[in-house]
Amino acid sequence: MDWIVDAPEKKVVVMTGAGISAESGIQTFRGANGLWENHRIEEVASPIAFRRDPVMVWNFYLQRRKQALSCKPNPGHLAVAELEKWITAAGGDFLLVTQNVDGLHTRAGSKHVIEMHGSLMMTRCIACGQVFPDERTEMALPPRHNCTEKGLLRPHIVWFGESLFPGDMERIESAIEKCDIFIVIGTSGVVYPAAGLVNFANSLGKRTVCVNKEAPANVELFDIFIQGEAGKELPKRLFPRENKGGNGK
Ligand code: BV8
Repeated sequence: MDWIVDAPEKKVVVMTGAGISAESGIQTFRGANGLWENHRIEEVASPIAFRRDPVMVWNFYLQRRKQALSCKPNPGHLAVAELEKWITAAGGDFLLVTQNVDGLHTRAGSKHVIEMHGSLMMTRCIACGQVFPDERTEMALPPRHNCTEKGLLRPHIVWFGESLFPGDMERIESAIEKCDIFIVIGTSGVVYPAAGLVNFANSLGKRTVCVNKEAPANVELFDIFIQGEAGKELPKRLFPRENKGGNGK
C-alpha cells in the first residue's frame, strides 16, 4: 500500500504511542503487565501524586528511565526514522509526534520530533522552571535544584491534569493542517488531546492510517487499519515500491 508514494505533497505526520516501543522491551500502559497495572494512573502520573509523595513518584520515573536507557530502538523506530529521511530527500515535510517519553525515536535517528508528553531524560525545577537533560538513574530522593530557591526537581513529563507544553499543540495541529497523510502507530487512542488528533485530521479531509497490534477503540476513525506489530509491519509498509526493504535510499 504505497499511500506514501501516492501522497501528492509527501507531507506526512506520524504519531506514536507505547506500542511502538513494546518490541524494545518497554512495557505499554494498558497491555498485560502494563505499566499502570501496579499503579492507578492518579497514584503516580499526576501533580497531586507528586505533591503527596515525591519520593514514590520519582522512584517510578527513575525505574522507567533506567529501563528506557537499557533498551534499544527496534525496527519500528528505525523505519520511522528512515521514512523521515526519505520524505526529506524527496522534498516533502515530516513530523513525528510521540506520546512516548522513552527517547527511543531520537536514538533511532528521528530528527523532527515533538515529545508531546515530555521525556524521561529531562528534569525540571518546580521553583525556577529550568529544564535540563538528566540521565541519572541513582540519586538522593527527592532531588533539589542548585538554584537559589533550592527547588524540588520533577520529571519533565506531562502528567494527567496538566496541559501540554506551550506551543506544542499549535505546532502539531499546524503540521496536520498541511499534511497529506496522518499515520498513527501503537496507541490505544484513549488519552487526550493526543487521541483527538485523528478527528482533527479527518475534519480536514486528510488520509488517516492506523498501524496497531489490535484494533484500537477509535479504529473506525481511520481510512486504513493495518493490524500487526510495528517492528514487523513498518519496515514493509512505510516504504514506497521503489524503496522496499526500508533502505530509504
Ligand atoms: C489535558 C506521560 C488539559 C506520563 C501521559 C479528568 C481530569 C483531568 C484531565 C482529564 C480528565 N478526564 C480526561 C482528562 C484528560 C486526560 C485524559 O485524556 N485522560 C484519559 C485517561 C481519559 N488528559 C490529560 O490530562 C492531558 N492533559 O487534558 O490538559 C487539562 C488541564 C487541566 C485539567 C483538565 C484538562 C494530559 C495527558 C498526558 C498524560 N501523560 N504520559 C507517563 O508516561 O508516565 S499519558 C500516557 O498514557 C502516554 O503518554 C499515552 O498518551 C497514554 C498511553 O497510551 P498509549 O501510548 O496508547 O499506550 P497503551 O498501552 O494505552 O496502548 C498501547 C497500544 O499499542 C495498544 O493499542 C496495543 O494494542 C498496541 N501495541 C502493543 N504492542 C504493539 C502495539 N502496536 C504495534 N506494535 C506492537 N508491537
